[in-house]
Amino acid sequence: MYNPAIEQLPLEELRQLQNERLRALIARLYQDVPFYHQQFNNLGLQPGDIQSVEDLHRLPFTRKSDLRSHYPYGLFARPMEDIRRIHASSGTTGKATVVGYTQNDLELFDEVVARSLYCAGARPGMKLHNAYGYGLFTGGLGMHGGAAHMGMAVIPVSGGMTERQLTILQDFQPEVICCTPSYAQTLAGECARRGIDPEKLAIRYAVLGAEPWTEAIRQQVEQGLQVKATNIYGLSEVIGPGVSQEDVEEQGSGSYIWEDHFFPEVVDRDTGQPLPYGEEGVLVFTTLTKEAFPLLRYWTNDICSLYYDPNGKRTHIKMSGIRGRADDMLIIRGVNLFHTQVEEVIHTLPAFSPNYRLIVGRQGHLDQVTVEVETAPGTSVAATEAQDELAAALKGTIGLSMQVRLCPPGSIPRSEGGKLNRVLDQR
Ligand code: ADP
Ligand code: K
Repeated sequence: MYNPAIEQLPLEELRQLQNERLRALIARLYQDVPFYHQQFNNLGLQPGDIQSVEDLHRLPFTRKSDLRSHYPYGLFARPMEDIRRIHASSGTTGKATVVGYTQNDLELFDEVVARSLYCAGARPGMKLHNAYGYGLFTGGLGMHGGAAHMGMAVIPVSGGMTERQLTILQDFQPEVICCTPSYAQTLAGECARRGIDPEKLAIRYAVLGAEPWTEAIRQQVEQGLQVKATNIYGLSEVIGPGVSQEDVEEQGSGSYIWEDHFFPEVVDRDTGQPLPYGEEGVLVFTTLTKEAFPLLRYWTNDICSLYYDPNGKRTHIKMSGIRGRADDMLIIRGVNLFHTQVEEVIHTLPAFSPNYRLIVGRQGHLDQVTVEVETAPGTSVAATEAQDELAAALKGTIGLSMQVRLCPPGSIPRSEGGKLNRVLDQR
């Protein structure tokens, strides 16, 4: 464990630490951020009214729209002379979200990424092949800083240029790679296509995040690269990658949230009411320690559930894999659908590989989903039989009739370095 004192802090002490940090945060926000000061006034609340994380539900959520309406620096809690770095989210919908870091924030970022990498199997002395994009996106520099902080040698490859990635994997012999799961699929596929034997690569651990993924992709990447693959989650508003991480020895049981710094809640997406552990809803974060860009109850829009794992080796809470962003949920003839649900069904049928996409269109006035999916290399199932099998499994599991179109291996668009859009909405 990278920081056992904190990662195994008894829950009662962890709660105490969170409460102390929350009180200090509330005092800072009240004093330094007019937006929050105003919110407290509007609610008739004094900073002293919020004493513990149990009081958080009395406060409103901070939403992406609040960040946009204070673009670019309006929610910063520190003057520009204290800021050492500025990042921004891609802003695929509307204006980018701008975030800032003080020196302490950057050190905190290093700490949580170092914890995460260690949790994924990385150790000081190993080399990290960092295929996250460098730039305004927090992935590249975020992973870089944490890896160096832990004592790894960082190879700052950045995303894209697959040819060069393969050369570096073979010649530089990194033990750890981080990238998006869809790009790991691309790299695994290219190794197979070019006859690169993954056994001859030093690579042992893949730390995958920045987009939703499921066991189907884990299996493909683990086999294709001969690695152990774990999930890393984060978002720039909260800090970047390293908000949570799955332990390599506890695969499939969720990712630890470093809750001494990021206090999570899961709330009902319609009512905003906090949900009990285990129930799926919108993930919300309060940043307990960040200085430059602290947020109260930030509505991530990511759908997951929370729980404490009695079998886990750390005391911190775990989150399930993200099903998707609430605004990426498709509503098809009244049924809610995330593409990860289709991915999970594909996983149960060996005839398919998780290279797929959903095409959403309209037939008359009815929405119609077509699942384009590649057959697994080497399968000899008859096309119509495989198609019918998948359609029946989708209908049985999700409750929706979808068309299935089989595609030859290699024909569905791959990630060329970053996040992959698996849904083509033609409506
Ligand atoms: P951008 O908004 O430009 O994509 P961010 O890096 O801030 O930039 O994106 C954060 C979002 O990426 C999260 O809110 C979530 O939707 C998604 N994400 C990040 N990590 C994961 C993960 N491990 N699993 C699923 N989704 C993830
Ligand atoms: K290997």
